[in-house]
Amino acid sequence: MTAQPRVLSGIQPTADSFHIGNVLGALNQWADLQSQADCFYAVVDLHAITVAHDPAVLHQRTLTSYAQLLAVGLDSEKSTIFVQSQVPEHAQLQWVLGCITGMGEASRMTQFKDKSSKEGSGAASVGLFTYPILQAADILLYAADEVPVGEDQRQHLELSRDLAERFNTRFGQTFVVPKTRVIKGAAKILDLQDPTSKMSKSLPAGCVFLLDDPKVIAKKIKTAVTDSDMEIRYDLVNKPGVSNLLTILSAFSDLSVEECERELAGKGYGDLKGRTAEVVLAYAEQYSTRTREFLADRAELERIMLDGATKARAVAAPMLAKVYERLGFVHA
Ligand code: ATP
Ligand code: LTN
Repeated sequence: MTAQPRVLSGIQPTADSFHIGNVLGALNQWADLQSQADCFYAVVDLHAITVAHDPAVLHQRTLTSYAQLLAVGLDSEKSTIFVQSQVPEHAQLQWVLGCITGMGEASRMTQFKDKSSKEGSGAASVGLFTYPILQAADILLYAADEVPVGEDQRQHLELSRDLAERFNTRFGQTFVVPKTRVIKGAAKILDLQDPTSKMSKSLPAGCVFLLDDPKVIAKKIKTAVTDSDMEIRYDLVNKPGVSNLLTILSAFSDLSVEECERELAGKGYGDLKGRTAEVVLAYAEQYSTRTREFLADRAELERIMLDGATKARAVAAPMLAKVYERLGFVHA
């Protein structure tokens, strides 16, 4: 029997709820991978402090994010689901990797350029600058073969690969060089108010948060921007708003986009929005019920988290020890 590939991915606890882009673009695939791989999934709270944050809010969001990972179908018996700050090896390996990263290559990271320009020149933290190096540490600690991420993370993955290869060349074979698994078949969900940009928590008006009040969810879908003709047809270039609704409807109804088009042939945009709202609301209802159930038993939730951190450390600690040895550090 060949060993299963090792998979690792992470999500930041930076919103009160995940949105449908997170679920359709990432979390559903994470759940599916559990049957084919040895999966490690992290709530990356160290990454969440790279921008200004409120400690009480971060605390709550970390718990809620973890509960949502369980609600979406990640199974703590099958996978290792953990909170990054509970595994100190991440910050430790990040220091080491930072010491073999060039200023030039770190400066080329486009996510830093985008996010730091929003903060205003000079205001962005050094932590935001080194964010991709911490991400590389997340990945390399677990000898991950595959890292399922969205297209936007491709450059960070390349950096992780480069750092793994560089370390191996300088200090001897230590890290697995991870493959980027840009999630296959994952839908890119667009903003409901501006269907030319991706749905994102930073643009809340066009973003459907699954733990929101059902009335808010329904209203956002029913006021989605479409176009001025009348035809319900998938055409991402000319009809991004309608196509986005069809993608969402298809994903939550388990019908193909073509079947959705057929079902709605001759109907109006009101029907498309109504049907989409119906399926999203049905999903959101069970999603929020499950999340609330996990949050209600706080002691049990914390036990599952701690268990995840213990399982993660059992892999991360020997890897860090190997790295320290390769670097010439004297054994503690
Ligand atoms: P931000 O607005 O701060 O960039 P976000 O809402 O886009 O955040 P992330 O935390 O960057 O969300 O993403 C978590 C995961 O969800 C990533 O794997 C990302 O690729 C995926 N994801 C986020 N938004 C979408 C989307 N609109 N469509 C598909 N996948 C998405
Ligand atoms: N940067 C990623 C989140 C992230 C991650 C990781 C993804 C942090 N560490 C390790 C994959 C592997 C994001 O913003 N989606």
